Amino acid sequence: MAGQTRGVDDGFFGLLNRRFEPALDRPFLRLPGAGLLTYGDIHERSALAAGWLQSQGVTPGDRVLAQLPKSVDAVALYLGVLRSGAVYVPLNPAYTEAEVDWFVSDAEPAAVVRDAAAVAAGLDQARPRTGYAERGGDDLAALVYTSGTTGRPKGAMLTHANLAGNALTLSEAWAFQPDDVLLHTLPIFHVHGLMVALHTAMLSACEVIFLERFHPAAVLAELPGATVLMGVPTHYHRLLAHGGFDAAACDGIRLLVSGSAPMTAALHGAVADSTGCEVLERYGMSETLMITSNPYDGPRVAGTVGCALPGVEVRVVRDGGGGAAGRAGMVQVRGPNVGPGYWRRPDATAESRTDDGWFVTGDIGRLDAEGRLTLEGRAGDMIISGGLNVYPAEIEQALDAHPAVAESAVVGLEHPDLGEAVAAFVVAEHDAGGDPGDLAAALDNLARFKHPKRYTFVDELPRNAMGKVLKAELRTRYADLFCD
Ligand code: MLC
Repeated sequence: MAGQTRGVDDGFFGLLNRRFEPALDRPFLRLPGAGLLTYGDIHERSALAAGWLQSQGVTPGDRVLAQLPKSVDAVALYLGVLRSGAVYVPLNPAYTEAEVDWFVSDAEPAAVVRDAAAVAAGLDQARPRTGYAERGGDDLAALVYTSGTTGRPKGAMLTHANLAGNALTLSEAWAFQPDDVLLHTLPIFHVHGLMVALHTAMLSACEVIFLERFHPAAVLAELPGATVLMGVPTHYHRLLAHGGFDAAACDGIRLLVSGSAPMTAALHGAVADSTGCEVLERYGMSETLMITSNPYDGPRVAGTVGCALPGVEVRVVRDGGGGAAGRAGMVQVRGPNVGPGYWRRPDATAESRTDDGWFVTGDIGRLDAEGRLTLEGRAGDMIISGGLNVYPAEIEQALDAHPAVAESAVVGLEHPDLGEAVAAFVVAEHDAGGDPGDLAAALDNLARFKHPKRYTFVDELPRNAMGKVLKAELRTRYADLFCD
């Protein structure tokens, strides 16, 4: 499609600029009880943000690291970064100083923006409006940090072509229209809330009800005015648990999307029973943006993540290579959605690619005869808790450094609300027993969402003949830890 090519040719902001121009009077961000900003308002504010960044010495290609609460100014800053040709590095506000220090040392940003009041003050100063820095499709637009099975977090690089192509694909696949109203309840420091939800809405210049946090009561209060809701499975679980998430509340809804964590068939069925709406589950990653989606028109099959999006190729490869129709193997992906690799980590980039250029997701899945993908697990230890990725290695390293801990193993266990929750199994030093409160203090440098929800003291960890801890055995033995 012609728009797709143009969107890629002059950068993602170039594409947005063309979409915004005829829509300047249209409502964009509605803040319930606190006003409405039009596309024109945000366009103006992003120009101010670009001017502010330039006044701080930011030039095209520089990184701008932002650790900010969800707000209109954070959206304006993001657009200002794109507009000035810089590279956006969003960080979860839950990250600790120690974690942020690492991101700063790795990304080497020209500007670090962590003070919401300073952003507001910066944007309130009148500055000459600038145009926008033209960027090519291959230029970097964002670094999204993801942790790894070992070692430090890596910055997944995303180009303007990645952002533009994926946003255009999603807005078409999910039939976004200017008269849609997206109920936006996700954080905007991740791919889901920023690049799936907000990008798709902005491309059709539709209205967005912008909630700063996910509170079931607030979401339900706004639902009747919305046509689309996107969330993680925990959001849907909480809406059902709250009560009132029913057909009447969803009267205006044409699309419920779920992603970032697997939605169980049971939760999918419960939402359908309560609301009459079949959730559309899709699958993606920070490194690849969106890969597959259940159909907008056509059966949405519970427990599957649908078929490859247009232009994206998915294959499943078993150990030793070779396609594996109908059989489980490693999910690999190729297409214009796949980013160029990890920031300044050629080793990790090479490790994540096959010799013939496919990105290895780390997810295990199977494809059916229609090309529909079902995910069955992950190759590594990664835990997805409430839609946030948590890596056991960094928690184990911190616990093991505690003098009362001989050794530890951290696994994800089924949790009714979070999908999976972090559980720590600890062998105490010197039969001293243990104090979970004391152990939690050992994790002070890690964001709270990574902290184990339960510590279990054990005499020893299960191991195989080679001495490797058998995490699968812990997962089986303690499967009901959070479900009793
Ligand atoms: C918060 N807490 C969590 C948590 N979120 N613990 C485990 N897992 C989580 N996901 C903890 C906090 O540390 C705090 O602990 C306590 O819960 C209360 O914090 P809160 O901020 O009030 O939590 P709450 O508002 O209830 O948040 C829960 C949530 C939120 C599920 C609404 O985590 C959320 O919105 N998740 C979505 C994440 C997301 O957008 N993922 C997209 C990734 S992109 P304490 O101990 O201090 O009390 C991606 C690619 C793709 O994956 O395909 O989409």
